[in-house]
Amino acid sequence: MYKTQRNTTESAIIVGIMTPTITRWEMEDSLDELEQLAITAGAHVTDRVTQSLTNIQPATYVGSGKVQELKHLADERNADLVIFDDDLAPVQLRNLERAIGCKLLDRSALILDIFADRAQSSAAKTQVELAQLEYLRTRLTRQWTHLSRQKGGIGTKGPGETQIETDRRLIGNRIATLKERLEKIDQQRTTQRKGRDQFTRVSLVGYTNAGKSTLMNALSDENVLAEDRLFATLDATTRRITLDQNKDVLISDTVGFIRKLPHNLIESFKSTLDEVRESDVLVHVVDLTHPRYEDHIQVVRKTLNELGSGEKPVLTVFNKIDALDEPGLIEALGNEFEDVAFISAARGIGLETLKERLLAVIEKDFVERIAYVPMTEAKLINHIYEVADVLTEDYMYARNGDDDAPPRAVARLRFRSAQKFARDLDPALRPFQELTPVEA
Ligand SMILES: Nc1nc2c(ncn2[C@@H]2O[C@H](COP(=O)(O)OP(=O)(O)OP(=O)(O)O)[C@@H](O)[C@H]2O)c(=O)[nH]1
Ligand SMILES: [Mg+2]
Repeated sequence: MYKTQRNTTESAIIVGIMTPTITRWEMEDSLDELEQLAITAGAHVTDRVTQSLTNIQPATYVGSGKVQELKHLADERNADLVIFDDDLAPVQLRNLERAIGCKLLDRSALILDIFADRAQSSAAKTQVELAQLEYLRTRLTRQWTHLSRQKGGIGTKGPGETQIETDRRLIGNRIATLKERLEKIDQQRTTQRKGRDQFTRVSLVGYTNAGKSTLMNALSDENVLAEDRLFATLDATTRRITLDQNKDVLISDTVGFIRKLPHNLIESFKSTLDEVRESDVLVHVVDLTHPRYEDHIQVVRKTLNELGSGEKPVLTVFNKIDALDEPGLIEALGNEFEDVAFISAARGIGLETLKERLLAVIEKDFVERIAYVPMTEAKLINHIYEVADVLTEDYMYARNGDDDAPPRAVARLRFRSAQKFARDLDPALRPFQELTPVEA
């Protein structure tokens, strides 16, 4: 369903709107990114049209003069599509498409199109299709589909290519099927994750193209696709890496974030993003050479909050320092951020420090405890060794409070573990809570 041939010669006009709350600079910056997205989708951008607006026009978003200008320009350039940087209402899309006479996309539709093209695994495909259908469902009209849905090319990948699918009821059914499939995938993943319980889990998060996959490869000596393209990664990959002699963690590379990521997409990618939600610690990778890296940090933080992961411990990793021509920046940021590392993932610079800092962030969350466990509970003792750092183990006799029963041989374990492991151990240790050592 997804694999239509990429047409790399579609020409596009991109449109940015400046409102009283958005500065010219912000708009241009967002347009730069939109242009990159368009290129990623296989288009060639011929023109940038901007307008400053105090009031959005309900029928056509921009004013009628602008619509005429766009029509002339599109005719002159023989443009295949016009892409708006902001999300348009269905009626606006329809009216604009009719007035301008070529295919119209908004930013969300463009991002969805790229995701559809990138999706490889069945989970990613299902998630993208779901997001596309949710997007389509609100925008679907016969007029609109007549004009654009049959030509192929950018914005037409995925569902909606046949007339029959324009029926809302069918789309509703399809959405239900996809949700069921995702639920099954979720269950499988939950089962897979069971075996990972004894590990601390770390997720690489960050803006798209920051270098997450490159870092993943550098840390694990394995090949994850890293590319100078937006959204190279759509699936979560997990590898086991060693931070120091006796500390292995699981590290996951996942989908990158971007400004104005369509809400449907975040919802649909729940299953992939669960990896982030369930991790203990986050490594936030930032491309320090990007002129707007500070904005990127904010976008990532905001997205993490939306995912309910805003409170997790974070190591901020500034990447691409090999290509940085502002050496003072490293010192300034080093002072500003508490948990931070500066690296070049591509050149393998700073990775040892990164591992040390990551270990330090993980250990901040550690608690130290003492437990008395009867020697007969060999399994439990082994389990504690698996999930915790056992600092000392001594043997002695202990009994339950003023119980008359003879004392039992116990191991006194002093151990450190992440809070979550300490919590997980509670039920198993509860029966022995009252054990107190007795004089031999
Ligand atoms: N100069 C330089 N380039 C780097 C470095 N690390 C990564 N890159 C480049 O940055 C681009 C993006 O890298 P990826 O690892 O694919 O980025 P990502 O964060 O996984 O991107 P998405 O999967 O799209 O979210 C690639 O062209 C990398 O070669 C670095 O340390 N220095
Ligand atoms: Mg990647």
